[in-house]
Amino acid sequence: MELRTRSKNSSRANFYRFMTNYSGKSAQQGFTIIELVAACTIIIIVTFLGIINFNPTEKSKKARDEKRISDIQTIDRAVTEFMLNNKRYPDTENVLRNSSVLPIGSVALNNVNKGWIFENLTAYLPTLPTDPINDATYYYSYIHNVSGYELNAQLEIITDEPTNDGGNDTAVYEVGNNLTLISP
Ligand SMILES: [Ca+2]
Ligand SMILES: [Ca+2]
Repeated sequence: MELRTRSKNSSRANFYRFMTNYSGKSAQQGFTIIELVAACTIIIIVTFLGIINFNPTEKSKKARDEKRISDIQTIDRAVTEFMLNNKRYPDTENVLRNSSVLPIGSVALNNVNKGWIFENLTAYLPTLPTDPINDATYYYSYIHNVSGYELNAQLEIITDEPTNDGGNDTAVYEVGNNLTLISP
């Protein structure tokens, strides 16, 4: 009985000691806690920025988009040079080509001698570029009529070029001399 009372008293004493210590230190440690919060905030911000800059998924999307822009410009030069030499644009007039669809008579999409653009472009290109993903969503397209042509690419992350290319579809990157041939 006496032991139990003593133990109870001792727990109470410990509790009071704890409270005194806690309240005594809390004011003293206030600045440290603010510093800790500031440090945590900085760490979170730095980590977040790190994720944006070094996120491999975002980096891959950007790299694919840069390749798409470069590919479309390469094809654009080839189409223009072909026109200058042959007085017509490559491939059949008013037929929309898609880099993920093989035209009848072509053996491979990226074949420079009749690939997804059904024309022999060996004098202008080492290989016929196709989209880095090249599926039903991401593909290049090309069409021409007697006086003009348009080339398109669907980009994943870059928005500047698709918005500022002067075309009629802000969702795709459009290149050519008649950007109304392919419409959204
Ligand atoms: Ca556009
Ligand atoms: Ca267009």
